[in-house]
Amino acid sequence: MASLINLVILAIFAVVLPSIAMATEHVVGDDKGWTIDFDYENWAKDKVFVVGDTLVFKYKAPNHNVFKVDGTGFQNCTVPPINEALTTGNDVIPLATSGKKWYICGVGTHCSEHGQKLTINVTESSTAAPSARAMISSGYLVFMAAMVGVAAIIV
Ligand SMILES: [Cu+2]
Repeated sequence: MASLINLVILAIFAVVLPSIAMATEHVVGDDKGWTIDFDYENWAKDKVFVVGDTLVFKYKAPNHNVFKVDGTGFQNCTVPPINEALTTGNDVIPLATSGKKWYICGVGTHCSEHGQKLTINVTESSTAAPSARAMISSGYLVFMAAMVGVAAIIV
């Protein structure tokens, strides 16, 4: 009886876990958060941003804010009208479309002199990632099948 319950639990995990792991929440700057004099280029360079992921900008409001800008605005640190700012200190941005995205802080010279600017490249989940995803999930299924097998032998 116990073995059957174990198998059912394993089967549920096998189905549910991969779908949970799909979307990633990226906390910008990790534990440093959104701040001045931090290398966001370096932070972003080995990360993969996929449509459906979210960016989270964490900072002590009103010390900073977040503006979504274009490539030129990013280059020149051009601050858009203040009503376009995100200002909560825990700003969650869903990455809804693929392509390049640019974000800057609009406070003082944080962008121009302190490097408080972030650019990322968001990839389409259905085009760029599927082969990797398929490999991961098939590997995962093999792993889970092995686990079920082991569980069946043990109990
Ligand atoms: Cu700032």
